[in-house]
Amino acid sequence: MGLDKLEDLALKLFSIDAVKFGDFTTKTGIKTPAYFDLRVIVSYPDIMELTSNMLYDLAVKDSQFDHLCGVPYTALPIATLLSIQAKKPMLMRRKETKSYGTKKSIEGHFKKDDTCLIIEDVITSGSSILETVKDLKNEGLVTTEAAIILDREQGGRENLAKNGIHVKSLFTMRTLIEILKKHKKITDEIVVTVKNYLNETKAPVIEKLMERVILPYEKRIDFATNLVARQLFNIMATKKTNLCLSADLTMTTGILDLLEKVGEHICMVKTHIDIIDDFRDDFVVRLKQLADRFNFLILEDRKYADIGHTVSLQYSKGLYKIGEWADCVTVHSLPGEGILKALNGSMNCITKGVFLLAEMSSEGNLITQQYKQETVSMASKYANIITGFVCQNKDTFQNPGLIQLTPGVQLECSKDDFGQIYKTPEKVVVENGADVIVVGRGITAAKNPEVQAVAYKDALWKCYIKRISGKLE
Ligand code: S5P
Repeated sequence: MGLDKLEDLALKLFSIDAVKFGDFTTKTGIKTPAYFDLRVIVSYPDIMELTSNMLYDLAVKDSQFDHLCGVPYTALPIATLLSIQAKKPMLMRRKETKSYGTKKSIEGHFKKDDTCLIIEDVITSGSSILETVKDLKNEGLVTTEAAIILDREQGGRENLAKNGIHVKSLFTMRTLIEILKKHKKITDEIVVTVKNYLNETKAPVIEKLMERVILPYEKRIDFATNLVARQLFNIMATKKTNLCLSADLTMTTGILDLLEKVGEHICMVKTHIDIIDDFRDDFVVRLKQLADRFNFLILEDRKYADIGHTVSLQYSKGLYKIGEWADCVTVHSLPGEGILKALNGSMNCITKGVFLLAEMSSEGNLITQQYKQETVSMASKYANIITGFVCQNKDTFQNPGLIQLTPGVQLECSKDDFGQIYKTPEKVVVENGADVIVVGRGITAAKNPEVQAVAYKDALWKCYIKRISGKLE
């Protein structure tokens, strides 16, 4: 049986001593039973080629980004090969800023808000990648993904996730030692030593340089790769409201009258266009006028869940022509990434934002932890159209450029007759990390919806201020 590519690469790296096992002491004086020195691969063009081809398949060919940037120095030649293979421009980060000339830390041509894929050899704590990301950010570049050869599994992946960087690695330390064990390159004893070492030795947790839940909305604008997310952060910061009204009424006058009253207190209105009894085209014209007048966005809560082709038709055609008036839409990840691919292709006009459902508020829903994680990782490939996630918990995602939209909120904890679970503003904003909070019947069913909208707006904003002041946990 032929070796698969990953095994082939592992054995080659072992044969050139890029991967060693024994008693080693790192630069910082820490003892380690495994040592990696991938710098040597520059002497082996076939291994360089194999490594870059595999990284290309893993993390480059289906990703959307404007530039590649290798972390100096080991990853630079690999980044160069990938840049040529992907036909994407490369950026180079200087480790030492020049003391003469332009003092630029990033070399190459780029525009503000361009996106960048990071290439690195090994991560332990993730700090080298974070240094590069910081420099890129200072130049106005946005980074959400890193492609690496080996994850030492000592906390780097988690440190990077906290800072909004999703890591894709060819090997983890565990997969690597399993391959080497299988091919009898290392003994069972080494495997046990390395596994014990991994369980006991974690790299330091890196302070959350850019933790989502404590950054104010205005500071998150620059992290956002989606235009609608930027607009929404901006609106929230200027209007001082994170309230999204779910206008689940069935007559157009009811919705428009309500928005006349509460428009100034909300950052977004959420519609279910298909529950309206008297829909006419002029409804959306008037809706848009109100949105412009009061400066709020329109989210059509269509919860698309079909194959990409059908969804692109549902989005752009039919009675409602949602694509013509909604700023953003809700989408299920259930059908797989074709749904995002389709929406990406038909979203070049007015609507540009997607809130992907990663969790639901209803009792007994079938979403699992794995479904949630895969939803979040699916989104990272479509950073330009993803505004954020519909979810309930702050650890669902870390990227400060994305927005957590949380429904199931009322001033008191309760339930409706069909399993909807309501939590309080304090719970969803302070504890659970909600950025935009969806309130429907809490306002629409109130005797005086306007007074109630103000009550929600004030309560939710107070909780947000409490959260960003760092009084968490
Ligand atoms: O998990 C979810 C996702 C959504 S978008 N739970 C929800 O309740 N929603 C929507 O939020 C739901 O379709 C409804 O429009 C709104 C909540 O309304 P409320 O009246 O229960 O506040």
